[in-house]
Amino acid sequence: MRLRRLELRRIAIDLVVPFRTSFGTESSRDILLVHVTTDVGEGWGECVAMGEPVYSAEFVDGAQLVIRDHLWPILAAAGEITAADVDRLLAHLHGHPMAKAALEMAALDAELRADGRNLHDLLGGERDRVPSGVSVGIFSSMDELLGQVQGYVDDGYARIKLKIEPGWDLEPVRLVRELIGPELPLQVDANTAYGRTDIEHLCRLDEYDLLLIEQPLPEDDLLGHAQLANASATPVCLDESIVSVQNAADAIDLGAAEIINIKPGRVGGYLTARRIHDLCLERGIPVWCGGMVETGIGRAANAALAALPGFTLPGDISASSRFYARDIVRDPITVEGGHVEVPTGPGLGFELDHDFLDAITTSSEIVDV
Ligand code: SMG
Ligand code: MG
Repeated sequence: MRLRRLELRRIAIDLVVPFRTSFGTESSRDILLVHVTTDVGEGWGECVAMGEPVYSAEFVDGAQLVIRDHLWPILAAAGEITAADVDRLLAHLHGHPMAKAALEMAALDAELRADGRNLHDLLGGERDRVPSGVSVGIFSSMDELLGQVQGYVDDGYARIKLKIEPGWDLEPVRLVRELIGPELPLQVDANTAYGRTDIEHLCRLDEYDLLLIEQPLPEDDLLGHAQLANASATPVCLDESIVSVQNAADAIDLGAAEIINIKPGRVGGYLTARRIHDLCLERGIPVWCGGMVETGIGRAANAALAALPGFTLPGDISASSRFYARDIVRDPITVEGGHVEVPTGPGLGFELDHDFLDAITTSSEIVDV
């Protein structure tokens, strides 16, 4: 296909409840959508960069700029391409995986729709539904936390993940374990809030039979994670640290990653995400699909990815309604019996709600070839 036109669309959308993590609180999102027009049709991608560079170095204004001025001109000048070429064409530009992933997504969506296929077929997903986990933020009181968790248990989620930080760890985990009982899988995510000197403290989480502890230490501290993995019974899972196939392999070899959270945006796209999945499957490392508070565009694509056989743990693919009162798609992801259905429609598998999308659009920038 040939790329003809790019639209960089920004939307503003409120969250149903503020989402607090160790790096800050979000109550509404400013999201960049990437809309490409090609000679075979259109496609949409969602950029998962946040408003501020607090999860990783990327942020939404920077992503828009790098797409417009650096990434798009290369793809637009490349002539006849397939979505599988995007990663290679952009590889000489350092970093910006979330920006690159959004463009690759839009290219995939356009190409697959033109062929009457979907991402599930392309990636080779083996299941038509995947178990759904929910990520629960930090609260100012235990009562609020327990009330929220009870609501998610009632919704039927297959696993609970609690955000933790120094001062909000052992006690909330203890109370939530008591509330949900010994059977429901429970895990924690620190988003890099601890240091190597906290290893002994983090080992005290072993008592609560957690599925895993996600990214307690800084993203560049593979050795520290290997030390924690040695010391604790709870498996260590990496999120922020894993940015490529090579560094996933290295983290596994170092003993720093007993489990890996795969997020397409963090690694530069769904095709690289699949390669990391393939590596982990070969090495016997369980993986699960992370979330970045996506709309129905990213949620549909994540469900397709999570249908691959190595995704043996429930992902952060919750119902759209966990974050949004109304989604920008007509077919938002729902959770039934603790599972999410893998979309079967063409492309990434969503159908846009254009009226609502237009209503929450804050800007639209058009770039022609
Ligand atoms: O989409 O359900 C979701 C969010 C899951 O906790 C989640 N994501 O580190 O895994 C993570 C965080 C990153 C984004 S927090 C705003
Ligand atoms: Mg995480």
